[in-house]
Amino acid sequence: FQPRFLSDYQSPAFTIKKVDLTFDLYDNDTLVTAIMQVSRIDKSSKQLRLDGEHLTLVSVAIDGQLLAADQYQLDDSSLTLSIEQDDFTLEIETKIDPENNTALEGLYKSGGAFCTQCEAEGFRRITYFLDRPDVLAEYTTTVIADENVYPYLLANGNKIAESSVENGRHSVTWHDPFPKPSYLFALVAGDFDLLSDTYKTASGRQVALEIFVDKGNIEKAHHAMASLKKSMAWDEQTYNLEYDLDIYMIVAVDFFNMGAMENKGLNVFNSKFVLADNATATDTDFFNVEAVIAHEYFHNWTGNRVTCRDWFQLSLKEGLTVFRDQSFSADMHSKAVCRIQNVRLLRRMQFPEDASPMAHPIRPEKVVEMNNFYTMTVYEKGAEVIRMLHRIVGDDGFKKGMALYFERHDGHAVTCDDFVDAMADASQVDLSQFKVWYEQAGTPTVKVEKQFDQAKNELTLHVSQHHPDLPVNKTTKDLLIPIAIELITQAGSQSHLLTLSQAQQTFTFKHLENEPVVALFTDFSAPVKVEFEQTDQALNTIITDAKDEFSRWDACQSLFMREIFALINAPSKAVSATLLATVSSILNSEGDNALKAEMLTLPSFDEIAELCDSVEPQAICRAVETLKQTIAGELASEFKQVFTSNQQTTYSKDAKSIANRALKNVCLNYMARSEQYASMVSKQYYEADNMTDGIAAFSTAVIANLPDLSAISEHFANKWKDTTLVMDKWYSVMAQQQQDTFTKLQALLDSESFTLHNPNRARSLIGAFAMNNPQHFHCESGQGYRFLADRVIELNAINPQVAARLITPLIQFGRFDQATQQKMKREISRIASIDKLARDLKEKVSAALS
Ligand code: BAL
Ligand code: ZN
Repeated sequence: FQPRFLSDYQSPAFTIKKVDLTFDLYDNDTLVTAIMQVSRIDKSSKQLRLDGEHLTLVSVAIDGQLLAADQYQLDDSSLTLSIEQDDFTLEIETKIDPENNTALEGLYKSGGAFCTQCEAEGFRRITYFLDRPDVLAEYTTTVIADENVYPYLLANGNKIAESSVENGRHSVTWHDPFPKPSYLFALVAGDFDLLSDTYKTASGRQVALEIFVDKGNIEKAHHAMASLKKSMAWDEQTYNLEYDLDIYMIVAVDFFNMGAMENKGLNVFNSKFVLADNATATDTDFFNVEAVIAHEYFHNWTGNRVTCRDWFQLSLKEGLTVFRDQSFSADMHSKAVCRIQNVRLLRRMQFPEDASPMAHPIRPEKVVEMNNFYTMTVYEKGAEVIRMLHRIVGDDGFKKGMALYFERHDGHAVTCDDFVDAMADASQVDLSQFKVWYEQAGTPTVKVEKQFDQAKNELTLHVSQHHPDLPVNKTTKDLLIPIAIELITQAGSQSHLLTLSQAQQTFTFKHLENEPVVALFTDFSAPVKVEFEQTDQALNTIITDAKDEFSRWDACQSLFMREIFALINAPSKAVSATLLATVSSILNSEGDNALKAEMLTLPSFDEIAELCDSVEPQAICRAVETLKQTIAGELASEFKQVFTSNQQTTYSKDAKSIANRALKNVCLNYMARSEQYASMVSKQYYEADNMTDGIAAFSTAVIANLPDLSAISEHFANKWKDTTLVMDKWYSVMAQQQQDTFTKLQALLDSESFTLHNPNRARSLIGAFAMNNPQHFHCESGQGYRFLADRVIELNAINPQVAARLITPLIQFGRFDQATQQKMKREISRIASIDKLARDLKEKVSAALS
C-alpha cells in the first residue's frame, strides 16, 4: 500500500467532459454501461489510466471499436489504454455485485434498497473512471430495475425520462447539468414512503423537496423537512446562496458508513440523521438531525459548486462546511451552549487525535487510505481554523471573502490556499502566516504570565506559543493565533482581541481601575491548550462575572480539572470545600438552565487524559468517581430540589423545556449516587413520556449500576425491539455496564439483533464501549483492549472503513503509563499480524507501531 503525497500532485492528463451511465440493477449481477466523452489535456500523454476496483470488466470500446484483451492492461486497481485521439468516446461495461458489497462503498444494498456511497473513492467500484475530484463531468444516468420491488429510481439532477421496459422492469433517466466530480455521483433504487414539500427561493424559483424513508416512517421525516427549509433560508440570508436545481432529494438508509453524503441533488443519509419523533428521539437527536441536514445542504455551495482539487484539500469543503453548520446551529439555538459543545468535542476527540500516531495537519501531506482522513482534525479543527479566519477578518470581511471565493472559483476544483487568498484579497489582510495552520499538526500550547503594576494600574501579559514535537511535522513554525480576552475589574469588563504572531510577545493594558481578573481565549478563540496560573478565586470571579458565557463554563471546567488532578495525586484527600461551594452556587443561581447543565457536567475521561502525561487510566477513573460521589453526597438535597423544580408536566420541544430537561437529567445523574434519591432514577424511567428522559434514566441506571437496572433494560429492549435506531441506543447504553462487563458484552454480541454488518449497530456497541466505558476498556487485565481488537479483526473482513474508525481509542496510547501502553500495543501488534489486513487498518497500525 503506497502512500500518496500532496507534493506529487499533477493535474490530470485526460479529462471526462460527459458521462452517460446505465445501470441494469440486479442484486448480484448489475451491469453498468458507461459512455464517456474523453479529451486529452496533456498532448504528450499517450496512456490513459482509469481507476477501478472490485469490478468485472465486460467490454471496452473506443469510438465504437471493441478492444481485444491485448489492447489494454488490467490489474486490481486500474485499466490502462493506449490512446491516439485527442477527443474520443470511451464505452466501458462492467459487472458488479451490490449484495455482497459489505464495505458499503460504491453501489450496495441497504436493507431492500440499492444505494451508493462514492466519496472519497467509491466510484471506482462502479466503473473504470478518472476517479479524482478535479475531473468534472456532466452526468446523465439511466436506472433500470424491477418496477414492483423498486418503484423509485433516483439519481442526481432532474428527471428527464421514464418508461416501462420488458420483464416488469422500468427505466428512469436523470440529467445533472452541473459538472461534478465522481465522488458526488449517487443512485438509489427502492420502495419508500415519500414526504414532499416545496421551497420558494429568494429569487422566486420553486424547488421540490423530497425525503424518502422506509415504509411506515413518514411521520419521523417532518423534523428533517423543517430543518431543510430553515437551512435553505439561512444560506440565502447569511451568504446570499440559493439552491440551484429544481429538486432536492434526501434518502434515509440504515446501512451507511458516514453520517450523510452531499451528492448533488440527491443526498443519501444515515437514517440516524433523518428520522426523529417525540417518542424515539432525544433532544440531542433533534439537534443533530437539524445540524446534519444543514451541513449536507450547505455543501451544495461549499463542496459541490466549488470542490476540492485533490483529497489533501478535504478541509477546504469540510472545515468550511462544519463552520457553516455550527454558525447555523448557534443562530437557531443557544450560542454559548453550541460553542461549549463544539469545544467539548474538540478537546475530547480532536486533541487526542492531534497527539496520536495518526496526527496530521488539517491539510494532510501524506495519505495511504483517504477514508482514514475524514477526521476530527480535518472537520472540527478545520472548522476552528475557519472560525479564526472569521474572527481575524471580521463578519463583513468574511462574507466579502466568501463572495469573492465563489466569483473566482464557481464550477472549479480548488485548494485551501485559494480559499484563504480570497479571504485575504477581499479584506486586504495579510494571511500568509495564517496558512501555517494548514500545514502543521499538533495542538499548540499558549503560556501566559501576568504582571500587574499597582502604581500605574497597568497590566502586562507575557504570552508565548509552544508546539509539540511530532514526527509528522518536519519543522515547526509560529502560528498566527487570535486571543480574545476579557479583563474583569470592579468597573465592569472590557474585551480585547490580541494577535500572537511571534514565539513570545508582550501585551500591555493601561488605565485599569484595579487589578483585573483575566479570562483568556473567550469564546475559545483558538484551538490551543492554555497554561496560565489562576487562583480559585479568579476562576470563581470568571464564573460569576464574565460576560462571555463560554469562559464561565471553561473556568468551571478548570476548577473541576484542578480537583481531579489533585485526587489523582492524592486519592484520599478531601474534596475542596471551595469547589463544593461553587457547584452549590451554580445549582442555585438564576440564569440559563442549559448553560448550568453544561457547567455542572464533569470533564470526560478523554479530556482529562489529554492533559496527563504518563498516567494510569484507572487513576483517572477513580479520581472522577470520588469527585462525583462527593459532590453527589454533599449536595444531595440541592440536586433533588433543582431536579424537582425542573420537572415538566407536559412534553414540549421549546428551548426552555429542553434546557430544563438537560439540567434535571444532570441532577438525576448525581442523585443516582446518593442512597436516598437513587430510586428517582427508575421512577423517571417508567414515567417518562419522551426519549430524552427515558434514556437519561436508563443510562444513569447503567452507569451507577442500580438494582433496577436489569428490569429497566429488559423493559426498554422489549418496548423498542422493532425500532432499529432506538435499539442502537440500547446497545450504546448497555456497553457502559459496570459489573460483569465482559460477560454481558459477549451476550450482547450474541444477541439476535446484533450484527457487525450494520455500521450503526457496530458503533453502538463496540464504539460506545471503547469511548464511553473507560473503567473497563482500560481495565488492568487488558481484556478491554482485547475485546476491541477482536472486533476490529472481524470487521477487517467485512467493512474496513468502520474497522479503522473503531480502532482509534486503541492507538491513542501515548498519554498513558508504560505498562498500559504495552498492553495496548500488544493488541495493535496482534491486529497488524493478521492475513489480508485492509489498507485502512494497515495505515493506522503501521503508524502506531512505528
Ligand atoms: N462528505 C462526506 C460527508 C460529509 O462530510 O458531509
Ligand atoms: Zn461534510
